[in-house]
Amino acid sequence: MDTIKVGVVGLGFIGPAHIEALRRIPGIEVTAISHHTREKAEAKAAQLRIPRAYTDFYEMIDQESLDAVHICTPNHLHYPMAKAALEKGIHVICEKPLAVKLEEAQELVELAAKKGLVNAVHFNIRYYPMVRQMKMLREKGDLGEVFSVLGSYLQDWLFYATDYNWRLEPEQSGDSRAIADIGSHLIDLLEYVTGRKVTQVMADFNTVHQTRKKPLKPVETYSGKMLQPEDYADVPIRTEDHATVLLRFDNGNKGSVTVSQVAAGRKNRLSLEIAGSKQTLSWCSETPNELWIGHRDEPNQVLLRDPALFYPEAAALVAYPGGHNEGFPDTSKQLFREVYAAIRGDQREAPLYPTFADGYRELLLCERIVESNHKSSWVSV
Ligand code: SOE
Repeated sequence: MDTIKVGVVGLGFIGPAHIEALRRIPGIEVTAISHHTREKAEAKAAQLRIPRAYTDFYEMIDQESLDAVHICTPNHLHYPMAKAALEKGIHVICEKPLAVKLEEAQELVELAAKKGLVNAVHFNIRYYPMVRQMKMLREKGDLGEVFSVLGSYLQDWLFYATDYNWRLEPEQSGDSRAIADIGSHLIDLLEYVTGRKVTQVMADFNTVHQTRKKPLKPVETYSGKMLQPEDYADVPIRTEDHATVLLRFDNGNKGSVTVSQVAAGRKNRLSLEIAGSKQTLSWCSETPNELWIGHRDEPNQVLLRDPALFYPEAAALVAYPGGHNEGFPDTSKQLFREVYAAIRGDQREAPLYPTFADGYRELLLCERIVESNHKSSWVSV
C-alpha cells in the first residue's frame, strides 16, 4: 500500500480537525468527503481542496476505492456507517461514542474482528503526551495503589437556553448528552490512566434548561451565535446539561466525576486527579503541558512536558523539544499515526490506540450511568 486513500463523513466541528491531522502524516490522502447538503459538501471540499464531495456516505464508499473512513457525524449515524464500511472491507476510525446502543457497539466489535480490519475510536485526550506520562507513572509504580479519583469535564458552549445543537436531541445523540458527549472522554481516560475498572456507578443528572430555543435553521457546534426571537421555537429538553457520578473501583477504592455543559467560563476543561499510595497526579486539558505531582513529605512538583524527562512511551508522543508547546490538534495526529501504522501492517498483539472494544467499554459504562440516574440507585457494571 503506497498512498492510503481516506474518506471523511461529517464536516461539522470535528471532521475538518481529522482532515488537518491526517494531512500532517506522510502517505495519506483524503480523496473524498461526504456532508449532508450538496451546497455545504461542495463548499467544504473547495475550501479544504478535497477532490470529490458526496451527500451520501453509502455512495461515497461504493464509488471511491477507499482504504479507510473517518466517521464524524452525529452519534446515531456511527453504527450504520461503520457497519457498512466494515462490510466493504474498509478500515474505520469512528468518533466517540462508538454507537448509541450497546448491542450496536457489540456488533461492530465482532464484525471488525471477523473482517480483520483496523478499528479505532477517537478518544484523542489519551494522546496528550502528559496523559501517557501519567499512565506510565502508574504502570511503573511511581503512583502506587490508586486510592481515589476526582474527575471533571466542564464546558460553557451550551450555557444559554438559546444555545442549541444536534447533541441536545436524543434521536441524534442517544439517551444521554453531557455523559455521551464529554463524559465519554473522561470515563475512557480514567480507566486508561488508572488501569482500574469501574465496577459500580451511582449517577445524578440535571437538566438546567428544561426548555431551549431551537433555531429554525441548523447551528454549527461552537458557533456562539446569539439568536433573536424570530430565529427559534421553544422545545422541551430531555438530555442532561450536568451529571455527577460516584464510582467504585475493582480495588475497593472510590472516585467521582462531574460533567457539565453549562459552566460559564469553562470552555473545554477536562481535569483528572488521581491520589495514589505514593503521590498524587493532577492534570487539566487547558494546561496540557503541565502535571502537578503532590507529595506528603516533600515539596510538591510541577513537571513540564519535556521528552527528556518522560518515560519512552510518553516521549514517543512528543514531536518538539520541551518548551515548544503542543496541544489539541497534535492529539489526533498522534492517535492517527498509531492507527495508520496498523493499517500499513505494523500489527501489534495489543494495539496501543483505542479500539472498538474500548468504545464498547465506554458505552457500557455510559448505559449503566443512565440507568443509575433513572433508578436513583447504585448499578453494577
Ligand atoms: C463538543 O462538546 C465537543 O466538540 C466534543 O464533542 C468533543 O469530543 C470535545 O473534544 C470538544 O467538545
